This record gives sequence, C-alpha cells and structure tokens, in this order.
Amino acid sequence: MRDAAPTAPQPKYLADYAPPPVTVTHVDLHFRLDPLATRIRARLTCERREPGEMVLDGEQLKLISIAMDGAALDPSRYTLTDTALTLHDAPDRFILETEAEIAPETNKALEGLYMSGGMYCTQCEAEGFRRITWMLDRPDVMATYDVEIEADLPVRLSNGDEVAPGKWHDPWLKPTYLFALVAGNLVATSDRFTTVEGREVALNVWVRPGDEGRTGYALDALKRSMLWDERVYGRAYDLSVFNIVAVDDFNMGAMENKGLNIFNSRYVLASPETATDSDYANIERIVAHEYFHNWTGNRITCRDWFQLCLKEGLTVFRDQQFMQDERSAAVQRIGDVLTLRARQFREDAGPLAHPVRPESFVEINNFYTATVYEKGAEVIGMLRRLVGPEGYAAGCALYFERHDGEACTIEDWLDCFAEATGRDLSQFKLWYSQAGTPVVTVREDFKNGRYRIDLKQETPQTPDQPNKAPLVIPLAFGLLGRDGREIQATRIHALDTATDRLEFDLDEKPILSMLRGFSAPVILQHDQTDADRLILLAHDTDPFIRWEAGRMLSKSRLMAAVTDGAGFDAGWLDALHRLATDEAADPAFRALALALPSEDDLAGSLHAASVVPDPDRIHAARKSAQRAIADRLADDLPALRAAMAVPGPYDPRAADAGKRALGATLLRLQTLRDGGDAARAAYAAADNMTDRMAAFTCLLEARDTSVAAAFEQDWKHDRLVMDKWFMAQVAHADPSEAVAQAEALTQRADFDASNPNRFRAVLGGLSAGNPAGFHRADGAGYALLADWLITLDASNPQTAARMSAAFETWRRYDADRQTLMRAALERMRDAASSRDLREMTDRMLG
Ligand code: 0A1
Ligand code: ZN
Repeated sequence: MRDAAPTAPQPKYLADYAPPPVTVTHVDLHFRLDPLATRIRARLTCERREPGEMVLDGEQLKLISIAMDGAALDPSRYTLTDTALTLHDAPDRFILETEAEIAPETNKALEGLYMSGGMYCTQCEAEGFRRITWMLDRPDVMATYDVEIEADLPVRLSNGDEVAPGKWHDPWLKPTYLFALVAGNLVATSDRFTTVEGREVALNVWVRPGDEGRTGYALDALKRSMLWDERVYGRAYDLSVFNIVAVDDFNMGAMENKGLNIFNSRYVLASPETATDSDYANIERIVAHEYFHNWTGNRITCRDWFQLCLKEGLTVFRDQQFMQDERSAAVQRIGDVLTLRARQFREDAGPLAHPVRPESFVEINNFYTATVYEKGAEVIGMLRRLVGPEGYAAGCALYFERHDGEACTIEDWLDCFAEATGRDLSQFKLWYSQAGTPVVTVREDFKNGRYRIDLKQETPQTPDQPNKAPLVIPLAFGLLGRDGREIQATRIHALDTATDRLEFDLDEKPILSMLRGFSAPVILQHDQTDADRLILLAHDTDPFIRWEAGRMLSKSRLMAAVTDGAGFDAGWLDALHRLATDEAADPAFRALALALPSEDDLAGSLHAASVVPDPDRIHAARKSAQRAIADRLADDLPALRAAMAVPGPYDPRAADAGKRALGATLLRLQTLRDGGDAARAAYAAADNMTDRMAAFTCLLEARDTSVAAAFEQDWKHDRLVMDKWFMAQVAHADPSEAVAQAEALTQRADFDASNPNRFRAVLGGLSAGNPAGFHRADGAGYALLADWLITLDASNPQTAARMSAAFETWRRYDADRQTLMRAALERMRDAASSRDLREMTDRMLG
C-alpha cells in the first residue's frame, strides 16, 4: 500500500515547473541484496544551482544512516517524512551518503526493486526509484552512475558497462527512471553487433534456465532495430553491451533502462509451438521500441513528466515506421489505425480525455495512455507530412545535435523543426494541448464542370476544455474517375481554418478519396454512396482507403442491423466475396478487410450517432453478419482455406503470417456452417500456436469446450501459453456465461492475481474481450471487475488503475446500465487504497 494519503490526491501542474535548487551530478550505489532486508548505500555528489532547500524523494524506506561529507548528519539538519528527506542549509557542493533498507520480496506493486520468479529486478519509471533510495526522483536531474551489487547470485546486471563482476559504470547522463538492476540465476543467448561507428557491442537476452530456446526472435529483432536506426535516423548504439532481461511479473510491456532493457516475458519469449504470429509481431515492435528509446528518451529525455509524449509519441512513431519497413506497410498502417481508434478515440470521447501533453495530473502512472503514446505518434506523423521527409530529417538531425544529454520539452522539439524548415508551427502546437478527436465534415458539390469540396472542422468539448480552436489538419486526398482511374494523385491540403473550400474544373463528378493513409487522427464525416465506396474498395491507389471503404460498407450494414434489424444485402456480400477470392490481393489485407468492426467500435459509433448502444443486439447483429458472410462464401471456403495452407516449417514473417491470418478468418466462417468439424481437424493438425489458437477459439465459439481440457493438459507447465488458455475461455464464451466463466477461473489455484499477465487474461478477457458478457444487463460483469480491481489495488495500484478504464464508456449506455456502472465506479472510488485508482475513478465519475 502507498503511504501517500489516498483521500486527498493533490494535482501537479505543468505551469508550476521549476528546476531543483540543488542537483545531483553523480550517483554511487552499493546494493546488498536480501529478500526481506536489502541494504542500499547511496553516495550522491550534489551541487547547488540556486538558493533553496534540497528535497529528496524517498518512500517506504527505512533509514539506517545518513552522513554529509563523511560525517554523520545531525538530526537538526534534516527532516524525514514518509515521502521526502529535506536537507536544511546544505552547502554549495557536498557528498550525501545514506543507507536504506527495503524488502523486495514483499513488493507486489512491481515498482522500485522487487522479486519475480526468484530474481531481483527493478522498475523505476516513472517514480519507482524513490522506493530504492533517497534521490531527486525527477527526469531533469541527470547523473552518471556507478553501481555495485553484492549477492550470492551468478548474474548481476545494471546500466552501462561492466567494469568488474557485479560492478557497473554508466558514463551517460541519465535520470533516475532509467536506472535498472537485475540479479538472479539467469542464462543468456548472445550475439554481437558492430555499429556503423565501429563499436563492438555484446548483445544478450537473459532468461530463466529452460527458456533459452525461445530468445532467437527477440535477438534477431534487436539486430534489425539497431541496423534500421543507423540507416534511417543515423543513430548508433553507445555502450559495449546491450542486455535484455525477461521478467514474468511486469506491469507494462517493457522498459528502456539504459543498456539494460527489462521486458515482460511475453514480449521476449517465442517459439512456434508457444507463440502466435501476433506475439511475434509484438516482440518485434516492442524490442524495436525499447531500443529506439536509447536516443529518443535516454540520450535526450523529458524535462518533466508532462513532456512524456516527447519520448513516447516519437518512439511509437519510430517503431511504426520500422514495422512498416520490415513488414507490409499497408497492413501495418491499417493495424495502427485500428488500435488508435479502438483505444485512443474511445479515450478521447469519454471522461478520461486529456491532451497529448497533459497540463495536470495526480498520479503520472495514469498518463501512460493511448493519447500520449498513439495520438502522440500521429502528431509526429502529421508533422512529417507537413514539413516533408527532408524537412523531417533536418529537424530530427538538429534535435539530436542540439539536445543530446539534455532533458527537453515539446517546445525544444518543435523549435528544431521551425528552425530547420522555416515553418511557423505555432498553430500546429495546438495538437499537444487540445484534447478530443476533431470531426472533419466533407460536403461535395458538382455543377457546370465545377467540383467543390467544402471542409469543416470541429473538436468536441472535453473535460476542462469547453472551447476549441481550429487545428492544422493535413488532409491527404486524391480523386478517381467513375471508371476507377486516378485523375488526381495524392495531394496534401493543410486545413487550418474552421471551414475551407477546394475547387476543381472537371468533366464529371469524381470520387473523392479523402484521408489517404489516415493522414490525420480525425473522424471523417463524409456521406459517400455505396457505389462510390465500392469503386474506392476496388480501385483506389491507397490501400488504407480501399480497406476503409470496405469498412464503411460493413459498418453501415451492422449499424442498420442493430438499429432496425435490417438484413444483409447481396451487393455487400458480393463485395466481400470478391475480396475474399481476390488472389491478387495480399492475404493479410484480405483478412483485415473481411474482419467486421468490433462490438466496442459499433457501440462507440452508435453512441456518436445518438443511438443508445445495446450490447446484446450488437453481439447478435455481428454474429448474424458473420453467418451471412459464411453462407455467401460457402462454396469457396474449402478451396480458399486450402490455398492458405502454409507448407514447410513455421516462419513468423509477414508473408506466412498473412496466410495464417486469412486461413483463421475462413476457419471461423467455416465453423459457423459445420459446427466445428473443420476446427476440430485443424486443432488436431496444428503444429504451431497460431493455428492451434485459431482452432481453439473457433471451437469455443461453437460451444465445444472439449478441447480446453486437452489444451490444459498439454500446456499446464507453460505460464505464457496458459495465459492464452485463461483469456480465450472468457473472451470466446457465450456472453451469458462469460462472467461465470471468469469467476470460475479466478478460483483456480493457478490464478495468481499478483501476476499482471494472468490477471489481465481473465479480467481483461471479460471487460475487453467479451463486451456483451461484461455489459450483462444485471451488472454481474461490472461487479466482478470492480471486486477484483479493489482487491488488486491494495497490492498493485498501477495495474488496477489501468484496468479500471474499462468503465470509461459508462455514459454511452442505457439508464439501467449507467446506474450499475456508476455504482461500480463509486464503490471503487470509495474503496480505493491508492491515489492511482482514486484519480481514475474520480475522473470517470466527473
Ligand atoms: N517507458 C516504457 C513503458 C513503461 C511505462 C511506465 C512504466 O511504469 C509506470 C513501465 C514501463 C515504454 O514506453 O516502453
Ligand atoms: Zn516507450
């Protein structure tokens, strides 16, 4: 439990930023590791910059001793509280020595120093270092580090280069949040990389003994990332070793600690038998993301936590670019847009909406959000579109040169682009401060050879921001003739006023292909006819637009099915049939185009159209649409599935993964027709986890749970595979049974709530994986999740608070559901033991 009073959370404000009067330039740490009594001796080299007291952060620490410049410090010269150590009358230069004691084994918050599977590890971002020792635990204090680890353990790692066994020196300036320590009985898979500058780098992926056969893909992804960052951004690695460690108990995906990245084991370990194609893709993306942070985050860091998007938005943008280069660019872009809409648009439309750069927060851990990460990345993408690739490269080069070794702000970043390109970015900067998803409305008119596009932008109100100004919105668009030929190649129009008009002289009314490549994170309102959408679907030069046109066709059918019980027309089903059978198209693209909008997406769209979404009707409409598609494709399914068979040994790369994805989509349709015969055969024949999970989830949806026992028997020894088993049985359960299923799974001995992956598998499997089950009319889903979040909050506030966002959509629903969701939120707010959950529930209740 936290010491900070949970009932009176005090916000911090961006406007209040002030540098510390005394700073720390070097940190010497000595650890004597012990599960219940670890001792940390810290020796801080301190320097005064301005008059004022030095206030060091420290939480849950037992003070053993304190000295200044070699002499014990008299108690009159300092004040110690639960959260701070204040030094009175500190001189201009001094050495502060403290000794602290902590108990890593009892730390279930997974922040600071903790134990996981017998090993010691740390998580210091954002404010975990203060649970290790007293320090200025803020990103604008950058220091060099020497670390010594005393422990009877074979592997002892920290940041930088190893100068003697268990002794590490990090020559690069870094803030506390990038500190890391790992110690345990670990084994490494190793490789080497020679940087473009000629530096020899040892690469190691450290895992628990027995897991070393599953590290190859992460290591390969790391080498490709290093090469890519040299080639595309001119950034080379800067130490003699790069270590990655896999940890089972981890709140997030991974952490970019300098030279010692720590990963949730699910984003490191992969073998064809245990990991799916999407696991492989996630490993590739996250390995790249953490590696790219070495320059965007570590060498240049954030001045304060309000600037989090400076490192995260940019690094997500870079990992997206990398994935587009390594895999299919079109498929990656569509996947990124799907994620953005599913998570960020949803956040932006509700009570948790906040700007990419928030202006206040109570608990910074609550701001590692889709808005900071994914919308932050879109803002970088728009900047690149506006200044062009050369302007972008020049701005980045200036940023790296000017700010290396510094803690920076968004202003520092934008100034580099303004200077390098001569462009005024003051209006563009609004993207960082204005929350909410802009709605761009398009109206077309064609008269006497004159074609007009009227544009309007409007950003809806969000919490604390009633008035919105026009943004600079790069709209990439093109025009097609009625025969599908492009008559206007892609152009970018920067919409920077509330309304605007584009005009063209043309012989006939063209088909508008607007927002190519999803050139801005906006909601496009454009009443296009089915006929136009069908032409775009078949012919547009931009794959995102082709996919989007198909998506709009599907969405309009599903919304009509939910609201009026409308059936599914032959025109739409024929279009899907053409897509499915189009052998010229990439299978991964065909799989994406056949996928229907999710239940949550439909609920959000209905709400935006002022229709109260009914989760049961949405679920039923989606199911009947799938049946209609299955019937339309019936004759082709066997041949199509056969064509997607992937011969030879499993290869995780995009080409084979795309075939497996389309194969799985087709198997799902086939299952709707044969009740599971094909899926049973596929399950028996599967020689990799991708195919096995596809068959398993199809069978669960066909209500054939017989394979669940066999699956468990085969994989009960494997934590990561069993997480899939737990999740699938909730996410693919009949909605009427999902809550009971989740509840039953939480009663099992192997449901370990202190492991975030397992907790998310079951409770996230319900709230995110089975919306109709979660939104059950009697509120049982809400009650179950609230109960578990209250329980988890007492030990792991960070994950409890993150998962509470399942309730952010509560105002969408009917009065009865609103009452039930509100009651669950109030119950969580009243029972919150952390300021994390308290802040989240307060914001959601509004
Ligand atoms: N910086 C990491 C993610 C991360 C963020 C917060 C954490 O604890 C609060 C842990 C990890 C990344 O972007 O990958
Ligand atoms: Zn990151």
